[in-house]
Amino acid sequence: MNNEKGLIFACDLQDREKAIEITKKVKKYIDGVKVNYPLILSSDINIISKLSRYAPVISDFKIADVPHINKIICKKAFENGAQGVISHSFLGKKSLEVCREVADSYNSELFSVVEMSHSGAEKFIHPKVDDLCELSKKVGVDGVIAPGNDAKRLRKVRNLLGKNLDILSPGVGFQGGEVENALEAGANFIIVGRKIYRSNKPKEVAKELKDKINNF
Ligand code: OMP
Repeated sequence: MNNEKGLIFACDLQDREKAIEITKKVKKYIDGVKVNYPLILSSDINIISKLSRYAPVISDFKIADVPHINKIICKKAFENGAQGVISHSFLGKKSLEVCREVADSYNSELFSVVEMSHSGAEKFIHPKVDDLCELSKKVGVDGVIAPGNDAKRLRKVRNLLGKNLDILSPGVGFQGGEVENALEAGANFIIVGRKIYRSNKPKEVAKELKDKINNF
């Protein structure tokens, strides 16, 4: 990421044209656009290069497979113009390392999931956060994903990571989180989807979020 903090638009729409239209509308206020399965499966992989005209695209495949498959997934994302990918980290060192290698070969970024924003993370993710952060640091990710709607867990991730890595935090808006609380707890990029794309005034909502981030 080029900035120290910022707003990432989670473009989870299932309508390609609408996704492009809203991304265009909010481009002035966003530092990145995150593309996930809902949009890619409803359109095609070229949506990455299309949206990258308006903002750097983070391809959120939440990669979680054996190393040689992870390698192909990363390549597909970067070949199509992504500037970053999101991988899970619980698959272990080798699986995350290949993502790092491919990202490096495209001069691009790698983010790993070390915590999640939904209650289902309680059993399998929360107890492993120390290990997932340690592995992510060892592999040399550019940043991690941690919940913007759970200040306690977010703060813990920030403490485990230290100051230098980016934390990209979803969970603000429809999942109950607030920009200021997330930034206060250690996030530097805020990921927001529905609050923007379900609004009748996406541009205004994005501006308001961006102003809050800038004024923090
Ligand atoms: P909204 O709740 O609509 O703002 O969307 C949240 C976005 O963040 C979606 O694209 C999710 O895939 C993503 N996300 C989470 O909601 N929780 C997580 O723990 C991790 C992610 C993510 O990896 O981006």
